[in-house]
Order: sequence, then structure tokens, then C-alpha cells
Amino acid sequence: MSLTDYHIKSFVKTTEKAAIGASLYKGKGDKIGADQAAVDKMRIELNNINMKGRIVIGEGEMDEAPMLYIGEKVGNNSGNELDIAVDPLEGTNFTAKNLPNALSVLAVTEKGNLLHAPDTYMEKIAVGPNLPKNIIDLDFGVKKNIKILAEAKNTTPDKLTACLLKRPRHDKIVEELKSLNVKINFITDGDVSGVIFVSNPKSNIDIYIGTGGSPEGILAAAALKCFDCQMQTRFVFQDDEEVNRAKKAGILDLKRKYYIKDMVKGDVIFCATGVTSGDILSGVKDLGKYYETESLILHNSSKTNKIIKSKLKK
Ligand code: VTB
Repeated sequence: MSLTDYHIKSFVKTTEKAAIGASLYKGKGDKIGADQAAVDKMRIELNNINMKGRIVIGEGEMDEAPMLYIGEKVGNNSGNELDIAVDPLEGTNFTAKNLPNALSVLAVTEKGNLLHAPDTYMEKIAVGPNLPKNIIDLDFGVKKNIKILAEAKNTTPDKLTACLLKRPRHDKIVEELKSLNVKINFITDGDVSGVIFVSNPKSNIDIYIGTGGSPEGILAAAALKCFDCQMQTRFVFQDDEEVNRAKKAGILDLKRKYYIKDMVKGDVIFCATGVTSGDILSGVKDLGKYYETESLILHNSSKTNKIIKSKLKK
């Protein structure tokens, strides 16, 4: 096993430090400052880890992001070759406005095992565990997916809850959900958490649907892989520039539908630390001499799935 306890400890410390950095900006109306603080802290921690790491999903292309850009080498250049997807602050608005569900997130695989997703939009659909394989499909459309899901869960559409980002581009999906009386749980941002909700019976979310950022899609896929959930995605390109970016990233079939196994191969570690308190995790607490953090740690091959609290000295 090449992703070990050492990696789990080191990577969770990375999201903890990034979350603490961002937490200093809670409610200050400065989403850029919050993001920058998370990026700075995350980068310092990543560079302490024994690995030959490479950022595959990051803050942007080399020319647009000075730190944690796609392709940036991280780690102390010893140990395994690893590929890393980072979202130092998922929910910059949440942090700036001190709203729930801001997280610091990353996922790690061995080199070559993460899809190099360009920073474009992506259609996403996801459901929880213990359902027949490949039950949902982006091409079925909303109504068919809902009906199949209700049948598999031995219930009716009106008993199901769908989670989606509140955006005008989702009006048609909302209309179709309403026509079946499906309950809707809107989120304003943060579709990494939105997708992960399907894994958690306490969240009562049966299906996640909609279009959001593709970097967030890959991170969510990494988490769902560890929960044995299902997800399907497809890139949405808005112009030629985005198509070129995708081609540069090695995407040949632009209309391809991706399953989790196509986005995240082999073993994976996923870590998320709460910045503001939310449905999955508590946010960073300032305890005077210490910060207390809460993190979700998932590791596919060791079947690790736990939430830990840490105290970090100031
Ligand atoms: C999502 C969500 C992000 O962007 O991907 C969303 O996860 C999609 O973009 O937290 P639009 O805001 O353009 O709809 C965020 O909400 C912000 O990066």
C-alpha cells in the first residue's frame, strides 16, 4: 500500500492548517483574503510532506495562479510520486459572510490516477450507497432518473430530496423536480459538500443534480469513491478557449460521461476540515492557546472513514 498512515496524518494536517488560515477571515467580507490565507498555509504544509507531489487540480493555470497552480510540484522531493487535487477554501463566500459549510479540501492518489479536469463547468449527478450499479445516467434526464431512484429505494418521488446549487441555469431541472413533487434542498455555493451529502443518511439527500465547477467535481468523486456511492459527470464547455484548455489537459472525447472510476483510479485519500460549522463538520474554534479543528478523513484501501478533532497550538 503506497498511501499510508503517514500520508493520512500529513494531509489532514494540511487541510487543518489551511482551514485555520481561512478561519481568521470569517465574517470579514474578504473572500480573496480568506482564500489566499488558505492557499498559503496549504502550500507550506504540502511542501513539508515526504513526496514528489504534483498539483493536478488547483487554483488555476500556471499563468493565472501564483500558488498551487496546475502542474506545480509540491513536497520535499522524497518518497512517492503523488497527484493532488486541492480546494484550499471551498466556500470563499461562506467564509467571508460567516455562513455554514466552508471547507478546506484535498484528495491524493498515486501519480496518474486523477483526471486532469480543466477549470470549466461540469454536469453532475450523484446518489448514495447500496443501490444497483449504474442506476443513474445524465442522458436519462431528471424525470427518468428520479423515477428509477424512487423504485430502487422502494418509495415514491415525492418522498425523495434532491440537492442542487441555486442558479438560473438549473430552472428547468427545478421545474421537472417540482412536477414530480420531489423535495428540493438548495445550496448557494459549495457543491463538494452538496455532492457528499448523498453519502450521509443524516443529510436526507437522495440525489445531487446540476452543473458546477469541474475541479469540485473531481474532489467530490474522490470522496464518494470511499463511500461506495455513485456519480456521473460530463464537462460543459462555454467557448473555444475552454475547449482548447480541455484538449491541453488531455481530454480527447469532449462529450464523454465519466464515472467515479474514470475520475479517480486506484487508492485515494480525501481530507476536509471545516472552516465554518456546517452539516458535515464543525468549523475552526479559537480556544485561546489552541485552535480546535474537525476533519473528515477518508481512505479507500484501508476503509478509513472518520471524523477527528485536533488541537493545534497557535
Ligand atoms: C460550484 C461550487 C463553488 O462555484 O462549483 C460553483 O462548488 C459553480 O460556479 O463553491 P458558479 O458560482 O459560477 O455557478 C462555487 O459556488 C464557488 O466557487
